[in-house]
Amino acid sequence: MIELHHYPSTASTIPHILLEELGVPFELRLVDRLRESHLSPEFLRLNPNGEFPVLIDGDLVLYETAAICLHLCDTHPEAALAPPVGTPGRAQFYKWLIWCSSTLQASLLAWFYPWRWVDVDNPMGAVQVRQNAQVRVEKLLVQLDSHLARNRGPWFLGEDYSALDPYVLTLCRWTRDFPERPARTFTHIRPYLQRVLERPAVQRVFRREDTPPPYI
Ligand SMILES: N[C@@H](CCC(=O)N[C@@H](CS)C(=O)NCC(=O)O)C(=O)O
Repeated sequence: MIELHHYPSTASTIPHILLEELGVPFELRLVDRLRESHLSPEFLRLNPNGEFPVLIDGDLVLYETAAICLHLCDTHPEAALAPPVGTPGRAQFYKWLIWCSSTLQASLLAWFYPWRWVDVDNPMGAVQVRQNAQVRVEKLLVQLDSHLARNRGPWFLGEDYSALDPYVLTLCRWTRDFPERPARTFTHIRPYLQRVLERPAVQRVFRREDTPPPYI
């Protein structure tokens, strides 16, 4: 059976939602972040970066959220959580998935963990990293908002729900405590997020992860 090593309200929520969408049996394995279990030798054998999610599917041990999403799409083609291979839609799907992972998510991590980018004795440097990360994330949210304004929806790629939808929801959710312009304040992002939030699979995951409101 598939195992997902996770911690609530983190990047692991994305494959958790996808597994619920697929309706396949899976087991959740909580990585006890508060006890730093993600830095234990056992966990580092699964992911040497000490990060979750990690998906175990038979003999396959997979980390990196975007790779896990692609693997779940590929192994469950009947669920059509990605456009068909070789089509322009699939190319756009790849572009946005990688944009989410390497651009928006990476910038958000600089906001959440600014001290990783400065010396330990440089707290003002951390403040600056966070401020700059926020400016960058805001520009990226403008891009997301324009994309959603252009496409007719209801989902990120148009008519068909895809693995991008839980990805975008989760990353937008991480901006909820921004002092200025969190994702929910953008004209086109807000109603889109509300639609994704209403998916039964998303609701089930939020219940199982004990996610407190506000969700966005
Ligand atoms: N590039 C990785 C990043 C994963 C990541 O940063 N996970 C965070 C949670 S969102 C984590 O494990 N942090 C470990 C910590 O708390 O030190 C991915 O997309 O899977």
